[in-house]
Amino acid sequence: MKEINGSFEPRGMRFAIAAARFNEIVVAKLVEGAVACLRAHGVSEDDIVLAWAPGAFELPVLSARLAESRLYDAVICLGAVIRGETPHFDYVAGEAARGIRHVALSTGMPVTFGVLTTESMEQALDRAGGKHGNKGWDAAMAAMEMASILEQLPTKE
Ligand code: INI
Repeated sequence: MKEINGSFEPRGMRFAIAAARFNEIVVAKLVEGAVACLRAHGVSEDDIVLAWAPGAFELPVLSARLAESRLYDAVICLGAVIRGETPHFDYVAGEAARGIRHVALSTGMPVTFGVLTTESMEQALDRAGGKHGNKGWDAAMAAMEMASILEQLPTKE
């Protein structure tokens, strides 16, 4: 039996971060976490691109463009949708999740979901470098792991 696992040694790989500026105080911390994670695993600054969208609703089209360019090994989507301040929370959060999933499936590129969906700003900050870790870091870990797995999977000639 051959078992394939992702590794976390992404030297030479390139990563794009698609970040949503809405709730920027939170998302800036997610970006910090994602970049710190990539740098801690040996990715050079020159191999990271950060592109900002106005809000999480726009992340699908931004991540689609980044993925379709084929310039990156993975795209990391970061955002914060907070119910307490968002009457249309379900639409923004749902469409961001559905859209990002669609980009991943339609491009075959790892596109990871680091979009917080929380009830309050406090819960969001807890997950952006607070007491519940940093989901930006986690989304970068998932991106490295998936890029590594896809690189190892054989294809039939
Ligand atoms: N976008 C977010 O990323 N988070 C939010 O909490 C949010 N709220 O509160 O509405 C939000 N809205 C903006 C949305 O993503 C779009 O940018 C906007 O609707 C324009 O298309």
